[in-house]
Amino acid sequence: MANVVVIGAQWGDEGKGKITDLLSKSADVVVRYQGGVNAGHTVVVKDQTFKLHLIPSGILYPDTECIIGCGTVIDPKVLIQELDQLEALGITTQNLLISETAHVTMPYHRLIDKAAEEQRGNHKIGTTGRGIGPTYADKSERVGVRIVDLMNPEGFREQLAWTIAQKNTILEKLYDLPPLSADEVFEEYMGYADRLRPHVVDSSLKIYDAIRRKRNVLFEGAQGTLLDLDHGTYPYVTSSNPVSGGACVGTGIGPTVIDRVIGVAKAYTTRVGEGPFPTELHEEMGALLCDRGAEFGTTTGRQRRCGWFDAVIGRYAVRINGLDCLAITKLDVLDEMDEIKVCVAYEIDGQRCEDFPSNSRLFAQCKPIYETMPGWKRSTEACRSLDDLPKEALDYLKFLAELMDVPIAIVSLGAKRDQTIIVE
Ligand code: 2SA
Ligand code: MG
Repeated sequence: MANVVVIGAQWGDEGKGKITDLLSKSADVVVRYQGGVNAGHTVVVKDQTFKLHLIPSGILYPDTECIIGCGTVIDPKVLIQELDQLEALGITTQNLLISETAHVTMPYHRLIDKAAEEQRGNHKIGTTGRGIGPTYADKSERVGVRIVDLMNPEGFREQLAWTIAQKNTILEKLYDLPPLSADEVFEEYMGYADRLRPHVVDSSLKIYDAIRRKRNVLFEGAQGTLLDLDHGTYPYVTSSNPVSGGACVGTGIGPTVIDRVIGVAKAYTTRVGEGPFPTELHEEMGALLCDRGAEFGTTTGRQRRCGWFDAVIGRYAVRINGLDCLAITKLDVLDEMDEIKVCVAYEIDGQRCEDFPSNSRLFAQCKPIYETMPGWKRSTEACRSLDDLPKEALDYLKFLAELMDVPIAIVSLGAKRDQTIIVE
């Protein structure tokens, strides 16, 4: 197993939660390295469904150490709710460690995120409204609050007096919102600090120690490649780096310790939020995918936009993340289709284009060039090996692997742990 990074190869919601959960069985440490409570990772164990936003999926294994790395942004209120929920279900959470240098989502971040979206009108990004962008903006502006700041009440009170005064000007002047009380925010966050204190550590050191002791570390990406701040479909992206490279910066380890990078992609494509989506399907076919795939946001409940598999994006994900292999999820969702289309290239201004354009203006003009494959019209939910799959399904997978020039190592055919084919 060694040290593995798992990333989303599309726009998020590829089923990383399930794949991370599978791999967590052989991991000693599972680490989140970016994003915050915008993420929604669904894991189904027996008949229980767990929806995790911040805590790594590895928490469901009692002996696995779980770390929320420095590149994440932490909304302590939601984190504590998540801890409470897991504990109520009898799951131990003492194995959870939190980086002291992770940034903290504050009440003004959530307010500003929502108000800014409203002001953008037709140009809105379609954020989750969880304060993610404003938290990372403060980090870049060097005015953020970090977990370590919450651990020092006197310093925090001073920092907050200044920060809240500044944010209140923004809230009132820019967004016509009532001011926040520094005292109230202080009290609220001190309550969170007490609860989180036993979990707070120097996480880079913890991970380094684990690596030196030859423990297996799994780096769990959130969101997806095309939502990456630098490499995604800017400005319709999130404010962190979900790509595999983010695992180094977001945890404080060097690239030489990573042995393997696994990308997760759905057998079709979805996107939640605004922004261009070349293979998007409207009307009947889009509705069918959405319905069969239960495509609703784990965090916000928003309906996800659905479309055919886009191999141009797949090739891009292979390149940007250095993928060793892919896990293809939700193949069963295509079971009823008469035929299945795959976008093999784009057309831009009458020209065929094989590569994802880094220019977002060009990307918005891309028209998909499709190849059509026959459907298999049979349930695949009970398949447990490649030999069990209908020939057409196998051909579909082979075609995808060929188009992206990457082996497919895992095929998922449903949310349950055993609805999985591990390709030997
Ligand atoms: P934000 O809130 O600033 O990160 O939003 C910016 C864009 O990033 C997208 N985004 C996501 N896309 C897919 N899944 C995400 N997690 C949740 C889920 C989303 C949900 O698992 O379903 O419940 O709505 C996620 N998080 C952020 C977002 O849609 C914007 O396009
Ligand atoms: Mg999700």
